[in-house]
Amino acid sequence: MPTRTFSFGLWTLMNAGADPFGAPTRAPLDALHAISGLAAHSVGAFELHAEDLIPSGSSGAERDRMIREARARMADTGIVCDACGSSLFTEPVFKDGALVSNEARVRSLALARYKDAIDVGHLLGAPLFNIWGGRDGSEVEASRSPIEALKRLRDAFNNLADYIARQGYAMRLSIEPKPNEPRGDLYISTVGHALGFIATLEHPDRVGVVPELAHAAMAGLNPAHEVAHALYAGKLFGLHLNAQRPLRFDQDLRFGGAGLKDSFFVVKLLEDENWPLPRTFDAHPYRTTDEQGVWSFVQGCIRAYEVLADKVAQFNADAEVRTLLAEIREWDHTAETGSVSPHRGFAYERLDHLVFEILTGTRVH
Ligand code: XLS
Ligand code: MG
Repeated sequence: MPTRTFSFGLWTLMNAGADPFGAPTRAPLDALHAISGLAAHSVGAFELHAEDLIPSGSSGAERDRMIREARARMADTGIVCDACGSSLFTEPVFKDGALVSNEARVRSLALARYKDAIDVGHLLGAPLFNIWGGRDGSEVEASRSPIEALKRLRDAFNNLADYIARQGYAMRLSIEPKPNEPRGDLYISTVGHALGFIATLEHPDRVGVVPELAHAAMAGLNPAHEVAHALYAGKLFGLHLNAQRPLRFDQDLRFGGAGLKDSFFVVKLLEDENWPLPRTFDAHPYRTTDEQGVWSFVQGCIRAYEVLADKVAQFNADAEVRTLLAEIREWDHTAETGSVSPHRGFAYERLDHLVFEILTGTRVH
Protein backbone atom coordinates (compact mmCIF):
# COMPACT_ATOMS: atom_id res chain seq x y z
CA MET A 1 0.00 0.00 0.00
CA PRO A 2 1.38 3.46 -0.81
CA THR A 3 2.49 5.39 2.26
CA ARG A 4 0.48 8.47 2.85
CA THR A 5 0.25 10.56 5.97
CA PHE A 6 -3.10 11.05 7.64
CA SER A 7 -3.78 13.99 9.91
CA PHE A 8 -6.64 15.20 12.12
CA GLY A 9 -7.48 18.60 13.51
CA LEU A 10 -7.12 18.29 17.30
CA TRP A 11 -10.38 20.23 17.59
CA THR A 12 -12.21 17.38 15.83
CA LEU A 13 -11.40 15.03 18.72
CA MET A 14 -11.77 17.66 21.43
CA ASN A 15 -15.27 18.43 20.18
CA ALA A 16 -17.68 17.50 22.99
CA GLY A 17 -20.82 17.10 20.89
CA ALA A 18 -22.40 20.52 21.47
CA ASP A 19 -24.35 22.08 18.61
CA PRO A 20 -26.21 25.42 18.30
CA PHE A 21 -29.29 23.79 19.85
CA GLY A 22 -27.76 21.45 22.40
CA ALA A 23 -25.26 21.13 25.20
CA PRO A 24 -22.19 18.82 25.13
CA THR A 25 -22.86 15.09 25.21
CA ARG A 26 -19.41 13.76 26.10
CA ALA A 27 -16.35 14.82 28.07
CA PRO A 28 -13.88 16.73 25.89
CA LEU A 29 -10.49 15.14 25.30
CA ASP A 30 -7.56 17.28 26.28
CA ALA A 31 -5.05 18.21 23.60
CA LEU A 32 -2.20 15.98 24.83
CA HIS A 33 -4.49 12.98 25.09
CA ALA A 34 -5.72 13.70 21.56
CA ILE A 35 -2.11 13.85 20.28
CA SER A 36 -1.08 10.54 21.84
CA GLY A 37 -4.39 8.89 20.92
CA LEU A 38 -3.87 9.84 17.29
CA ALA A 39 -0.31 8.51 17.34
CA ALA A 40 -1.59 5.26 18.88
CA HIS A 41 -3.98 4.95 15.91
CA SER A 42 -1.06 5.29 13.44
CA VAL A 43 -1.96 8.84 12.49
CA GLY A 44 1.23 10.60 11.39
CA ALA A 45 0.29 14.26 11.89
CA PHE A 46 -2.10 16.65 13.55
CA GLU A 47 -3.33 20.14 12.93
CA LEU A 48 -4.44 22.52 15.67
CA HIS A 49 -5.59 25.95 16.63
CA ALA A 50 -2.97 27.35 19.02
CA GLU A 51 -5.83 27.74 21.53
CA ASP A 52 -6.63 24.00 21.37
CA LEU A 53 -3.35 23.52 23.24
CA ILE A 54 -2.97 26.87 25.00
CA PRO A 55 -6.33 28.31 26.07
CA SER A 56 -6.58 32.01 25.34
CA GLY A 57 -5.63 34.04 28.43
CA SER A 58 -2.89 31.59 29.54
CA SER A 59 0.22 33.16 31.04
CA GLY A 60 3.58 33.08 29.26
CA ALA A 61 4.83 30.44 31.68
CA GLU A 62 1.75 28.25 31.06
CA ARG A 63 2.21 28.64 27.32
CA ASP A 64 5.85 27.54 27.52
CA ARG A 65 4.97 24.55 29.70
CA MET A 66 2.23 23.38 27.34
CA ILE A 67 4.48 23.74 24.30
CA ARG A 68 7.20 21.77 26.12
CA GLU A 69 4.71 19.02 26.98
CA ALA A 70 3.34 18.86 23.44
CA ARG A 71 6.83 18.68 21.96
CA ALA A 72 7.77 15.90 24.37
CA ARG A 73 4.59 13.99 23.43
CA MET A 74 5.42 14.46 19.75
CA ALA A 75 9.01 13.29 20.22
CA ASP A 76 7.85 10.23 22.22
CA THR A 77 5.27 9.15 19.66
CA GLY A 78 6.77 10.36 16.37
CA ILE A 79 3.68 12.35 15.37
CA VAL A 80 4.28 15.76 13.72
CA CYS A 81 2.30 18.97 13.48
CA ASP A 82 1.39 19.72 9.86
CA ALA A 83 -0.54 22.98 10.34
CA CYS A 84 -1.47 25.52 12.97
CA GLY A 85 -4.21 28.16 13.05
CA SER A 86 -6.13 30.20 15.59
CA SER A 87 -9.72 29.92 16.81
CA LEU A 88 -10.31 33.68 17.08
CA PHE A 89 -13.79 33.01 15.71
CA THR A 90 -14.93 31.65 19.11
CA GLU A 91 -14.13 34.84 21.03
CA PRO A 92 -16.82 37.49 21.60
CA VAL A 93 -14.45 40.40 20.90
CA PHE A 94 -14.21 39.21 17.29
CA LYS A 95 -17.97 38.89 16.84
CA ASP A 96 -18.04 41.35 13.91
CA GLY A 97 -14.88 40.06 12.34
CA ALA A 98 -11.25 39.69 13.29
CA LEU A 99 -9.28 40.95 10.30
CA VAL A 100 -12.25 42.84 8.78
CA SER A 101 -13.71 44.38 11.94
CA ASN A 102 -14.89 47.98 11.65
CA GLU A 103 -12.86 48.71 14.80
CA ALA A 104 -9.18 49.34 14.12
CA ARG A 105 -8.29 48.20 17.65
CA VAL A 106 -9.99 44.85 17.10
CA ARG A 107 -8.12 44.37 13.83
CA SER A 108 -4.81 45.11 15.59
CA LEU A 109 -5.69 42.68 18.35
CA ALA A 110 -6.50 39.99 15.77
CA LEU A 111 -3.16 40.51 14.03
CA ALA A 112 -1.31 40.28 17.36
CA ARG A 113 -3.20 37.09 18.23
CA TYR A 114 -2.46 35.53 14.84
CA LYS A 115 1.24 36.36 15.32
CA ASP A 116 1.20 34.67 18.73
CA ALA A 117 -0.38 31.61 17.12
CA ILE A 118 2.20 31.69 14.31
CA ASP A 119 4.91 31.57 17.01
CA VAL A 120 3.21 28.54 18.57
CA GLY A 121 3.02 26.84 15.16
CA HIS A 122 6.71 27.52 14.61
CA LEU A 123 7.65 26.04 17.99
CA LEU A 124 5.68 22.90 17.11
CA GLY A 125 7.40 22.66 13.70
CA ALA A 126 4.28 23.41 11.63
CA PRO A 127 5.10 24.11 7.97
CA LEU A 128 1.75 25.86 7.45
CA PHE A 129 -0.35 28.49 9.19
CA ASN A 130 -3.94 28.09 8.00
CA ILE A 131 -6.48 30.85 8.49
CA TRP A 132 -10.16 30.10 8.44
CA GLY A 133 -11.61 33.53 9.18
CA GLY A 134 -14.92 32.29 10.51
CA ARG A 135 -16.07 35.77 11.62
CA ASP A 136 -14.71 37.64 8.61
CA GLY A 137 -18.09 38.11 6.98
CA SER A 138 -21.37 39.89 7.57
CA GLU A 139 -25.08 39.65 8.03
CA VAL A 140 -25.74 43.37 7.67
CA GLU A 141 -24.49 44.24 4.22
CA ALA A 142 -24.88 47.96 4.89
CA SER A 143 -22.37 47.76 7.75
CA ARG A 144 -19.25 47.42 5.60
CA SER A 145 -18.34 47.67 1.95
CA PRO A 146 -17.14 44.28 0.70
CA ILE A 147 -14.33 46.13 -1.09
CA GLU A 148 -13.23 47.63 2.25
CA ALA A 149 -13.33 44.14 3.78
CA LEU A 150 -11.11 42.76 1.02
CA LYS A 151 -8.61 45.59 1.44
CA ARG A 152 -8.46 44.92 5.18
CA LEU A 153 -7.91 41.22 4.50
CA ARG A 154 -5.20 42.08 1.97
CA ASP A 155 -3.36 44.34 4.42
CA ALA A 156 -3.61 41.70 7.14
CA PHE A 157 -2.31 38.84 4.98
CA ASN A 158 0.56 41.05 3.76
CA ASN A 159 1.36 41.91 7.36
CA LEU A 160 1.32 38.24 8.51
CA ALA A 161 3.38 37.03 5.55
CA ASP A 162 5.88 39.78 6.31
CA TYR A 163 6.01 38.76 9.98
CA ILE A 164 6.74 35.12 9.07
CA ALA A 165 9.53 36.20 6.70
CA ARG A 166 11.07 38.62 9.21
CA GLN A 167 11.06 35.92 11.91
CA GLY A 168 12.79 33.58 9.46
CA TYR A 169 10.13 30.89 9.98
CA ALA A 170 9.93 28.07 7.41
CA MET A 171 6.17 28.41 7.22
CA ARG A 172 3.65 29.15 4.50
CA LEU A 173 0.25 30.77 4.92
CA SER A 174 -3.08 29.48 3.68
CA ILE A 175 -6.69 30.56 3.46
CA GLU A 176 -9.52 28.10 4.10
CA PRO A 177 -12.59 29.35 2.21
CA LYS A 178 -16.18 28.80 3.30
CA PRO A 179 -19.37 30.36 1.93
CA ASN A 180 -21.18 31.03 5.20
CA GLU A 181 -21.54 29.92 8.84
CA PRO A 182 -21.15 31.22 11.40
CA ARG A 183 -21.54 34.53 9.50
CA GLY A 184 -24.44 34.98 7.11
CA ASP A 185 -21.90 35.46 4.29
CA LEU A 186 -18.14 35.07 4.51
CA TYR A 187 -16.01 37.24 2.20
CA ILE A 188 -13.68 34.46 0.98
CA SER A 189 -16.26 31.85 0.05
CA THR A 190 -14.72 29.36 -2.36
CA VAL A 191 -11.36 28.27 -3.75
CA GLY A 192 -11.94 30.61 -6.69
CA HIS A 193 -12.45 33.58 -4.36
CA ALA A 194 -9.29 32.65 -2.45
CA LEU A 195 -7.18 32.33 -5.61
CA GLY A 196 -8.41 35.66 -6.96
CA PHE A 197 -7.70 37.31 -3.61
CA ILE A 198 -4.21 35.78 -3.22
CA ALA A 199 -3.19 37.25 -6.58
CA THR A 200 -3.67 40.74 -5.08
CA LEU A 201 -1.14 40.18 -2.27
CA GLU A 202 2.43 41.50 -2.12
CA HIS A 203 3.91 37.98 -2.12
CA PRO A 204 1.30 35.67 -3.65
CA ASP A 205 3.83 32.81 -3.66
CA ARG A 206 3.73 32.64 0.15
CA VAL A 207 -0.02 32.05 0.41
CA GLY A 208 -2.10 29.06 -0.69
CA VAL A 209 -5.50 27.47 -0.16
CA VAL A 210 -6.87 24.75 2.12
CA PRO A 211 -10.16 23.65 0.57
CA GLU A 212 -12.63 21.70 2.69
CA LEU A 213 -15.01 19.24 1.02
CA ALA A 214 -17.96 20.24 3.22
CA HIS A 215 -17.46 23.92 2.44
CA ALA A 216 -17.54 23.23 -1.30
CA ALA A 217 -20.71 21.16 -0.93
CA MET A 218 -22.33 23.89 1.19
CA ALA A 219 -21.87 26.19 -1.81
CA GLY A 220 -23.37 23.53 -4.11
CA LEU A 221 -20.01 23.04 -5.84
CA ASN A 222 -18.28 19.89 -7.03
CA PRO A 223 -15.59 19.26 -4.35
CA ALA A 224 -13.18 17.61 -6.82
CA HIS A 225 -13.34 20.70 -9.04
CA GLU A 226 -12.65 22.96 -6.06
CA VAL A 227 -9.59 20.89 -5.16
CA ALA A 228 -8.55 20.77 -8.84
CA HIS A 229 -8.50 24.56 -9.11
CA ALA A 230 -6.16 24.76 -6.12
CA LEU A 231 -3.92 22.00 -7.54
CA TYR A 232 -3.89 23.57 -11.01
CA ALA A 233 -2.76 26.87 -9.52
CA GLY A 234 -0.02 25.16 -7.47
CA LYS A 235 -1.86 26.35 -4.37
CA LEU A 236 -3.08 23.17 -2.68
CA PHE A 237 -1.16 23.75 0.58
CA GLY A 238 -3.53 21.52 2.59
CA LEU A 239 -6.95 19.90 2.43
CA HIS A 240 -9.77 19.20 4.89
CA LEU A 241 -11.55 15.94 4.20
CA ASN A 242 -15.04 15.29 5.56
CA ALA A 243 -18.53 14.78 4.17
CA GLN A 244 -21.59 16.94 3.75
CA ARG A 245 -25.01 16.82 2.16
CA PRO A 246 -25.07 19.77 -0.26
CA LEU A 247 -26.59 23.18 0.43
CA ARG A 248 -27.06 22.74 4.17
CA PHE A 249 -25.58 24.00 7.41
CA ASP A 250 -22.02 22.84 8.03
CA GLN A 251 -22.47 19.17 8.89
CA ASP A 252 -18.79 18.15 9.15
CA LEU A 253 -19.66 14.47 8.74
CA ARG A 254 -17.07 11.70 9.05
CA PHE A 255 -15.22 11.19 5.75
CA GLY A 256 -17.29 8.55 3.92
CA GLY A 257 -20.45 9.54 5.83
CA ALA A 258 -22.12 11.06 2.75
CA GLY A 259 -21.41 11.85 -0.89
CA LEU A 260 -19.63 8.60 -1.77
CA LYS A 261 -19.10 9.40 -5.44
CA ASP A 262 -17.88 12.95 -4.79
CA SER A 263 -15.45 11.59 -2.18
CA PHE A 264 -14.22 8.97 -4.64
CA PHE A 265 -13.40 11.61 -7.26
CA VAL A 266 -11.54 13.74 -4.71
CA VAL A 267 -9.43 10.74 -3.67
CA LYS A 268 -8.90 9.87 -7.35
CA LEU A 269 -7.63 13.36 -8.05
CA LEU A 270 -5.20 13.33 -5.09
CA GLU A 271 -3.92 9.84 -5.87
CA ASP A 272 -3.69 10.32 -9.66
CA GLU A 273 -1.81 13.59 -9.15
CA ASN A 274 0.42 12.09 -6.43
CA TRP A 275 -0.35 15.00 -4.12
CA PRO A 276 2.36 14.66 -1.47
CA LEU A 277 0.89 16.38 1.61
CA PRO A 278 -1.02 14.89 4.56
CA ARG A 279 -4.67 13.92 4.11
CA THR A 280 -6.25 15.88 6.95
CA PHE A 281 -9.67 15.10 8.39
CA ASP A 282 -11.78 17.95 9.72
CA ALA A 283 -15.09 16.46 10.79
CA HIS A 284 -17.09 16.09 13.99
CA PRO A 285 -17.91 12.79 15.64
CA TYR A 286 -21.69 12.58 15.83
CA ARG A 287 -23.37 14.09 18.89
CA THR A 288 -24.51 10.56 19.74
CA THR A 289 -20.88 9.37 19.99
CA ASP A 290 -19.28 8.69 23.37
CA GLU A 291 -15.60 9.10 24.31
CA GLN A 292 -14.76 5.61 23.06
CA GLY A 293 -16.63 6.17 19.79
CA VAL A 294 -14.37 9.10 18.97
CA TRP A 295 -11.67 6.55 18.09
CA SER A 296 -14.10 4.66 15.84
CA PHE A 297 -14.60 8.00 14.12
CA VAL A 298 -10.83 8.28 13.61
CA GLN A 299 -10.58 4.74 12.26
CA GLY A 300 -13.62 5.29 10.03
CA CYS A 301 -12.17 8.40 8.36
CA ILE A 302 -8.87 6.66 7.62
CA ARG A 303 -10.42 3.42 6.45
CA ALA A 304 -12.82 5.30 4.15
CA TYR A 305 -9.87 7.02 2.50
CA GLU A 306 -7.95 3.76 2.12
CA VAL A 307 -10.98 1.93 0.70
CA LEU A 308 -11.57 4.72 -1.81
CA ALA A 309 -7.87 4.76 -2.76
CA ASP A 310 -8.16 0.99 -3.45
CA LYS A 311 -11.23 1.70 -5.57
CA VAL A 312 -9.23 4.28 -7.52
CA ALA A 313 -6.56 1.66 -8.18
CA GLN A 314 -9.26 -0.82 -9.26
CA PHE A 315 -10.84 1.78 -11.57
CA ASN A 316 -7.50 2.67 -13.15
CA ALA A 317 -6.64 -1.01 -13.73
CA ASP A 318 -10.05 -2.13 -15.02
CA ALA A 319 -9.72 -3.39 -18.63
CA GLU A 320 -13.09 -2.08 -19.79
CA VAL A 321 -12.54 1.30 -18.16
CA ARG A 322 -9.13 1.50 -19.83
CA THR A 323 -10.60 0.69 -23.25
CA LEU A 324 -13.27 3.36 -22.86
CA LEU A 325 -10.75 5.95 -21.70
CA ALA A 326 -8.37 5.02 -24.54
CA GLU A 327 -11.21 5.63 -27.02
CA ILE A 328 -11.85 9.03 -25.48
CA ARG A 329 -8.16 9.90 -25.76
CA GLU A 330 -8.22 8.74 -29.37
CA TRP A 331 -10.84 11.38 -30.26
CA ASP A 332 -8.36 14.00 -29.20
CA HIS A 333 -5.97 12.82 -31.89
CA THR A 334 -8.40 12.86 -34.82
CA ALA A 335 -7.84 15.53 -37.43
CA GLU A 336 -9.07 18.90 -36.27
CA THR A 337 -10.80 19.64 -39.55
CA GLY A 338 -13.59 17.79 -41.34
CA SER A 339 -17.21 17.30 -40.48
CA VAL A 340 -18.37 16.66 -36.94
CA SER A 341 -21.45 14.55 -36.35
CA PRO A 342 -23.88 15.81 -33.71
CA HIS A 343 -25.29 12.27 -33.58
CA ARG A 344 -22.15 10.65 -32.31
CA GLY A 345 -22.77 8.67 -29.13
CA PHE A 346 -20.42 8.76 -26.18
CA ALA A 347 -20.08 5.66 -24.03
CA TYR A 348 -20.47 7.70 -20.86
CA GLU A 349 -23.51 5.73 -19.63
CA ARG A 350 -21.32 2.65 -19.40
CA LEU A 351 -18.33 4.50 -17.98
CA ASP A 352 -20.40 6.09 -15.22
CA HIS A 353 -22.10 2.81 -14.42
CA LEU A 354 -18.70 1.14 -14.10
CA VAL A 355 -17.88 3.71 -11.41
CA PHE A 356 -21.09 2.66 -9.65
CA GLU A 357 -20.22 -1.05 -9.87
CA ILE A 358 -16.69 -0.49 -8.63
CA LEU A 359 -17.88 1.65 -5.73
CA THR A 360 -20.58 -0.80 -4.73
CA GLY A 361 -18.27 -3.81 -5.07
CA THR A 362 -20.60 -5.38 -7.65
CA ARG A 363 -18.25 -5.36 -10.67
CA VAL A 364 -18.30 -8.81 -12.25
CA HIS A 365 -15.59 -9.74 -14.74
C1 XLS B 1 -14.86 25.43 10.05
C2 XLS B 1 -13.51 25.12 9.62
C3 XLS B 1 -12.54 25.06 10.76
C4 XLS B 1 -11.16 25.20 10.26
C5 XLS B 1 -10.11 25.41 11.31
O1 XLS B 1 -15.82 25.32 9.33
O2 XLS B 1 -13.50 23.94 8.88
O3 XLS B 1 -12.70 23.90 11.51
O4 XLS B 1 -10.79 24.10 9.49
O5 XLS B 1 -10.22 26.65 11.90
MG1 MG C 1 -11.79 22.94 8.04
